[in-house]
Amino acid sequence: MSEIYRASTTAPVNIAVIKYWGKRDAKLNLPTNSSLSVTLSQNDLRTHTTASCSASYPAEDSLLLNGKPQDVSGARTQACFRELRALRKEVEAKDSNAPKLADLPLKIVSENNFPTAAGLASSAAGFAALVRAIANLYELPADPTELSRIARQGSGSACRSLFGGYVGWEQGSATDGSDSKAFEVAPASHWPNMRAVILVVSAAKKDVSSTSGMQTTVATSSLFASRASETVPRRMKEMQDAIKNKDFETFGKVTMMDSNSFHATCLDTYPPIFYLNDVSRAAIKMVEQINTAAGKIIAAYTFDAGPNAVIYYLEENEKQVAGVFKTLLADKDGWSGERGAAIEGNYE
Ligand code: 2P0
Repeated sequence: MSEIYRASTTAPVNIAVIKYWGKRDAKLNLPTNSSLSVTLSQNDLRTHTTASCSASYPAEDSLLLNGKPQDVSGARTQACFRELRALRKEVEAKDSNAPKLADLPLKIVSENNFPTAAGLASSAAGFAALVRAIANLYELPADPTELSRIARQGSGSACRSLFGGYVGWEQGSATDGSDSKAFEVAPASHWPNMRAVILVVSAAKKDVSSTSGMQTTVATSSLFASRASETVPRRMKEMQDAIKNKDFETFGKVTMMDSNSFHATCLDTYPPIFYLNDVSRAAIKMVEQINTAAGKIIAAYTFDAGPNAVIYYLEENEKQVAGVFKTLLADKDGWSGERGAAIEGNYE
């Protein structure tokens, strides 16, 4: 019986506060602007992945997600497998005692600890965990920045899930993508009282996939060019300063404005892309009311390619922010029963 080599890891979900939207190279997932995200705690929302390889496995690579077989023949998964195998071959070329793993079939088993249908970006945690699990299996140097370059080819936002805490993705300018990778802005421990509540407005699959949506935006939106070339570069700097200074008011304002800018760009796409719905807009109004009552920004919303809201706040404002949303969840149609749920996130 042939030996089975195995390694496991987890990767967290990340939620962008400066959004990635637009590719300059669709094959390599090279973006038209840099982005920045906050990584949810591993205890809350994460993917756990085990990678194994063995001469005793069937010849084809395989991937099981939450118990269901997935197609691994797509260009994105293949790019990750190919890059990781090439790095393993370098290890084997240098060390004649290293077992020859690169040519063995891979078996990947992944589990999300959150419902995949919850409308949350699961591809980010999924590809980040897949890449790190195989890197561990192959005993590759575990530099998260280098692994992020590979995970990016699986799904752009996945590169940001190789780090915890506050993470940037530098857009880079090289045509081969060598400088388009993630970097740590600050570890989670830097701002340990940061919290998030996620309002699951709809668990439905999104109408327009991010990949095709962003390509249509690049091709048709007139707002897009100024967002990519002026607005986001300015906000990347403001956001990094806000995080370094633990300045929640600036963090919150820039987060909300960048979400609004991204969704304005979606509306400016032709045909238009609508990700927000009436419940999303009610959540925005509620955050505005909370901030007005507090006399300052203590809550900040952000929305990805779907109607679900992520609301950031500091632990000391738990009652005034998450408390209000939880009460609403209990009484309001839009946020109750099957259509609504709140998932709290911690960052420690
Ligand atoms: C983000 N989103 O920065 C933005 C905000 C959605 C809105 O990254 O085509 O799944 O796999 O590179 O990463 C969603 O896009 O797209 C996304 P691909 P991805 O989080």
